[in-house]
Amino acid sequence: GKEKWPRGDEKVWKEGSRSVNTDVSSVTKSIVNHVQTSLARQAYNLDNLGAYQAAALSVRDDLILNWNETQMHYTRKAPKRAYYLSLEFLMGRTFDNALLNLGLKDQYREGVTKLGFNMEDLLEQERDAALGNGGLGRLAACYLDSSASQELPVWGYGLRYQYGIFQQLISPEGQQLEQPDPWLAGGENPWELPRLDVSYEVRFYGTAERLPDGRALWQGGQEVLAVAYDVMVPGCYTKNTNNLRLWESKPKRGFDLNSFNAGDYEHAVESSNSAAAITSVLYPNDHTCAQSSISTLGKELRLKQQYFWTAASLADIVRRFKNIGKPFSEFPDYVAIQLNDTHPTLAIPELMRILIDEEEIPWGKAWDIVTNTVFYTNHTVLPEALEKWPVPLMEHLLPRHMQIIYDIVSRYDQTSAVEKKFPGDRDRLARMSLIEEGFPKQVRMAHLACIGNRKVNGVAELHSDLVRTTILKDFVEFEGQSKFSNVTNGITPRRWLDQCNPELSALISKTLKVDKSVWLKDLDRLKGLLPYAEDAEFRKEWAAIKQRNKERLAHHVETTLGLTVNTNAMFDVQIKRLHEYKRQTLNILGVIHRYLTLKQMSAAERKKVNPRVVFFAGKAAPGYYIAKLTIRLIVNAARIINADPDTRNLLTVYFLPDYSVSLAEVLIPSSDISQHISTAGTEASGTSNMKFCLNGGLLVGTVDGANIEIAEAVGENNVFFFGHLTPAVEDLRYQHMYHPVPVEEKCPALAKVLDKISGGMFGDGGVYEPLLNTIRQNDYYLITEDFDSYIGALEMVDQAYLDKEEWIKKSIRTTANMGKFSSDRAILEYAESFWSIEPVKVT
Ligand code: HBZ
Repeated sequence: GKEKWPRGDEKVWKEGSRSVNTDVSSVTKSIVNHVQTSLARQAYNLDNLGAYQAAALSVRDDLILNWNETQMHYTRKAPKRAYYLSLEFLMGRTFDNALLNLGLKDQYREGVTKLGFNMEDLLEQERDAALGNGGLGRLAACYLDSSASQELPVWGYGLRYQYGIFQQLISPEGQQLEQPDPWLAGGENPWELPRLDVSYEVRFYGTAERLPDGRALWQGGQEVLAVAYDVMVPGCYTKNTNNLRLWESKPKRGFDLNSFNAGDYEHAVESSNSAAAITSVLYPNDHTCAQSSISTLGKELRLKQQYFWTAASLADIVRRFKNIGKPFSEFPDYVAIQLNDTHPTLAIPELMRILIDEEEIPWGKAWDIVTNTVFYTNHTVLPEALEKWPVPLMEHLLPRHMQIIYDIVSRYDQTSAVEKKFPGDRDRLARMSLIEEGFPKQVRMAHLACIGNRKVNGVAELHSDLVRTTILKDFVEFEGQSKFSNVTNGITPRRWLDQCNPELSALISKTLKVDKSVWLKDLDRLKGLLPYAEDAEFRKEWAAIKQRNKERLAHHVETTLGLTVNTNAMFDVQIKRLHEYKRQTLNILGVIHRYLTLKQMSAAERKKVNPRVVFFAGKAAPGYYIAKLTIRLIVNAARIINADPDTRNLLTVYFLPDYSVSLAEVLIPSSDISQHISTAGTEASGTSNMKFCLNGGLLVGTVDGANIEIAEAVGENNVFFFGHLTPAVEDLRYQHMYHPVPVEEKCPALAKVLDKISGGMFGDGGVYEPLLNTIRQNDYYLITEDFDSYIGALEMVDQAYLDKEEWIKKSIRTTANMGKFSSDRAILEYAESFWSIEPVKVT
């Protein structure tokens, strides 16, 4: 029914309200207005940065209108909502994406030009929001884009770090140096709405006293405030604009006035500093549990981050649920909570605490509610990456939660059900326990996440199988298969095709004869490109676009690093976090092998060789010594190889510093091949593999993660696979441990490369010994096992590239078959099979 106008004269309100700018003149008016008022500047003294800020503020106004309507609409309709809890959201830049999604790209381009600026220059002014490490954080960002685009009522919850992932510098010796990323220092962030009125108190430490009625009283300790900042997430060609709520920590009471008055200034601000510290910085460790790589204090702060964020998010979710006025038994009918990895696992005991201690719900009912509300996505099976928290630390920081965890233990894996199903199987009980024995005892977060929820999923078929058969095997045997499933990752085609490769996007629209507003939201339509692989004219256009994208990258390298790139070469790209399991080492060793081979050739032989440029980019965790050494080897190999006049036209290598979302947007469209070469069974999915293939780059990779599904989709003849398969890996590792064979015997070609490095070809060989020894000694990541077939695969690439027309056909067929990998497909799988939520269109 029609609602009553809340206050004042409805007509005056309606006349005063504005709508989204849709034509060029309202766009320019709004920009000029922001220049004059928000920025207090004029045309005379406006630079690119100021023009960007004014244009961004203008777009912000548009976003706010849609955001307001969306939130009001969701509140009115009160549908079931899903909440995506992620400690990382790697959003990158927003301006261009917002314009695309609002359908205002052309209007703003024209308006900005009329005001005397160049749109490309303005876009370059924006700093990346880099609140994430890598794939996991970027996946969260793609899922937000898809949720909004599919009009699903989904909110993200995360932390508003003052400092994002560190900035990477490379010293002349090839050392990675880290610098802070003060991404908010430039003043106001136009893409967020501070919600200083939305705040919650979060407690740490103190004591928890059990009461006779099953509740507990948690008191004392430290209390800090969580304050909300809302980031607007526009859907593509829809009014729906979802919300990403990021929490910032603040002291509850400014500072200690008593100490201040007594002249003890340091003590006076101490507690306020410790509150602010919670959200000050993103932890830069991917794949090494905080436990092993950081100090005790660092560990405590990381756990504080996790609790602070889950507690604030749950308080907010519970408050919103209570506003609907339904009983808690219906909580799972209105709320689904997705845990992005184990980082938010404390949501399970925290929701139990709220239900039991605050809402006075009995244990069994509370447990039913929790386990019907929460869902858990696993992103790794690497043992060293599974989170564990020391029991003493938990007891100290979160005494009530530790009680609840012990209660879960006694109800779940100790006394009753497991024992009944597998009587006398003590090993199994020990394996499954939430608490790992040792000094100290530790809480296994993956086990807690696994039992306290409704569904567990991996992120690609192979990975989900490995979750079921390795790390959570005992739980599958106990709880049954149906709780464990797969949702293969996806990527948003808005950013990873239309925005990063506008020419290709335009060619696709022209060829398919459909507007991009259609195919960008229904990516299977790319299949319509298949027949055009046979069309010589189309292939010419396709190849010309790839060429221009190479030139765009070359221009970028020239202007940022002062280096000239050979754009007639094949572009070969590996960009991802540095890690032994991802095997950048294999790549650089292969490059050196290629270099040695070229050096031995006669001039005549060299003439037949196809030139190649190899790009690397990626950050190493600051404490990861071997990964940093790999960077050093790449940089120094590049220095020597690029300077060699014999080979310079045929092989060059670049390590591009400070990898970011924005750099990826330039690199990905330019690739002829990209490398995804993890030891089989170690890369859960990979998502950049999808981005390259969507842009017509061919994949060189191992039979791992989503590579397998990409090959299934695009055809195995369009990818270059090599290396041992997952089932062989365990046996091979065993052999390396107990029956080692020297590299010289196992793989002579590799042994030669290692000798050259040791011998000082790329500077002091001794520096690299620790890295080389990981290969010579137990070779956990099986470089010696895969090297020959890797070189073989690269030779196949060279062979295939000789037939240019056939190569372009492969490229076209690859793009055409990538529809499955849209994050729209992935998010709809979560929405339908897990969360049971439906689209709520804002009209
Ligand atoms: O998640 C990655 C996987 O390695 C990759 O295979 C997958 O495609 C992607 C999305 O599912 N995992 C990460 O990126 N992990 C992290 O960045 C990370 C961050 C903090 C941690 C642990 C891992 O404490």
